[in-house]
Amino acid sequence: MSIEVKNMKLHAWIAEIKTICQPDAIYICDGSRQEYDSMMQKLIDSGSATPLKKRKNSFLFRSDPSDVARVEDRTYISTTSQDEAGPTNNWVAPAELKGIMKDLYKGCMKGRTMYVIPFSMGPIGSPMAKIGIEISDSPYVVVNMHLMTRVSSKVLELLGTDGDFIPCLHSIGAPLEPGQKDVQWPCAPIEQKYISHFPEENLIWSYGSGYGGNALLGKKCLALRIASAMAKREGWLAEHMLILRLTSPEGKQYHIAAAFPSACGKTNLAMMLPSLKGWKCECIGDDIAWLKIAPDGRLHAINPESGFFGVAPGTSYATNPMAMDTVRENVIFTNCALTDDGDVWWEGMEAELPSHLIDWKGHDWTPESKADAAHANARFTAHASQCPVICKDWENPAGVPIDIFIFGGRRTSVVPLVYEAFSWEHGVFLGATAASETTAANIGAVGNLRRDPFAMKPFCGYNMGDYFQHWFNMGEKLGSKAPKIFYVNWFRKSQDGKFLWPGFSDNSRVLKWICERVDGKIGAENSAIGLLPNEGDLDLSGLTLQSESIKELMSVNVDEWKAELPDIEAHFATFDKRLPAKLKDQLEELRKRLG
Ligand code: SAT
Ligand code: MN
Repeated sequence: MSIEVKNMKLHAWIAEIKTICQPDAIYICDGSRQEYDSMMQKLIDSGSATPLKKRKNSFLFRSDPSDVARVEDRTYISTTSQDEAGPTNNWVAPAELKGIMKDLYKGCMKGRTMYVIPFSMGPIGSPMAKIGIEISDSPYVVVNMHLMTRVSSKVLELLGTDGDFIPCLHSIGAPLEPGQKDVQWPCAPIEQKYISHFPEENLIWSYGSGYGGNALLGKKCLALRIASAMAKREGWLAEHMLILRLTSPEGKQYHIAAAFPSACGKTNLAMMLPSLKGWKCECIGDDIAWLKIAPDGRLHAINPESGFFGVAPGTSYATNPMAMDTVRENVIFTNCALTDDGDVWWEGMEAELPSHLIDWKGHDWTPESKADAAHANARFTAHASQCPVICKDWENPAGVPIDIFIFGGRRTSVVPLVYEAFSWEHGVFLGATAASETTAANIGAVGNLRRDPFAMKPFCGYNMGDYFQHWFNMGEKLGSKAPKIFYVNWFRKSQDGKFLWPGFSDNSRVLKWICERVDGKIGAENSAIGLLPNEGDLDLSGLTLQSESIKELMSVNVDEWKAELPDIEAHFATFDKRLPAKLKDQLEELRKRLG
């Protein structure tokens, strides 16, 4: 062991896991640059990482074709009673799940090194931060954790002898027999994959996958599933939200937290370059927000992560120039295509198709090839400090005061571009009924409509009925200092299947309207579903949009909305007795307004 472990609980845990998993060696990570470099060198030597000639200190990884996204079907919230996990989570009783997993963990690190990764979610030592220790047998996980979280020996110092931490156990589930040659991306078959959470004891056990949120346990597992359960107990919020600061031409700052499902453009919005003159957007986070009521009575948010694990396909200088500049150097790419001159490529990166590539599976690719060159859930991992529009307050331990919440999803029909909730209660209803078409961020069918309340369906670590009630309770505590709530949909299409709204930098037009509403500068039109922009209030200057397109984009079709009611009812019915009465009231009010 390179570093001495003084913490009693950690010492015992390492010894226990060593006995079960039987690694060849143990390495305690210190988070240093030298550690990153030597780990990456090992990954190059073993053939897992390809250094990119065209991007300084950047590397390409190709995963096993079976291990390309989060596995929601194999993700568990294991509480004593199933009712605590609720209808949105897979559940197996803790003793049974631990039994199954202990069998899998037995000897699972043979032939490999067990890495002990001390990390902080949130600035080290900040009152809002949480300490985790990930034990993993994947060096790919170590280098990604270096960028996504604060890995440091300082975390161990902070723990002292008896400080507490969240244990996060991870194995790719691919032991090596003596002399057995390793593969490029070792992992276990799908039926052996388990992403398990024990929120009653703040514990995470992950087995069989090396990809993204399945393996980088600080992210969805700790910062959302475990943290949401802690937040419920302790009276704060852990949300699947980007955080941004918008500054108006007059210099007024607005802080926005917005929840959209995975792969629905959170990173694009968080780093947007507004098309409206004089407006400025700065990024604080692109995926997760932890929000607490500060002594000033307002909700303050921090980004617990320190990097971006963004979807590569579709990212370009046209759609997200700041992300493109963020990934110029010091980046880990996963499942992108490789160009002949040693750079990465993905669908939507540029208009021109290269004549030849190596695709994400390692095969030759030409424009005639039928399959995509990059996987639809190909990712980049980059440190947040590399983003040109990172906000100077992104690591402020006190967080930023949130003025505005935005919910949304991917809906090709029915839902207008933007509307405002009538009240906090109505806003919670909008969050609770949010729906989106599924994306490649989860293994499974793409494009199916599903209710994804608060974009938290895959990430809420307890009964979601109680989660809704928690939101009502927070609203009561915040009173008049509660952020205003809005709902947006960038993805509405015309009858002939074309996107009606240009999106990206032009989303600043929607944000401007939202800010003007918050300031009480403009009125709004009452509709059955919420408050809509009055004609002429949405700043469309310089846009060449047909007036019919705008009408279609903003239209609220009462019949289409009535047709949503049975689905909302069925969705609510799944929560049974845990559904807050206030949500039933909101549904009845919507029904009345629709007439
Ligand atoms: O794989 S992750 O869970 O980290 C990414 C996502 O689904 O948002
Ligand atoms: Mn996400």
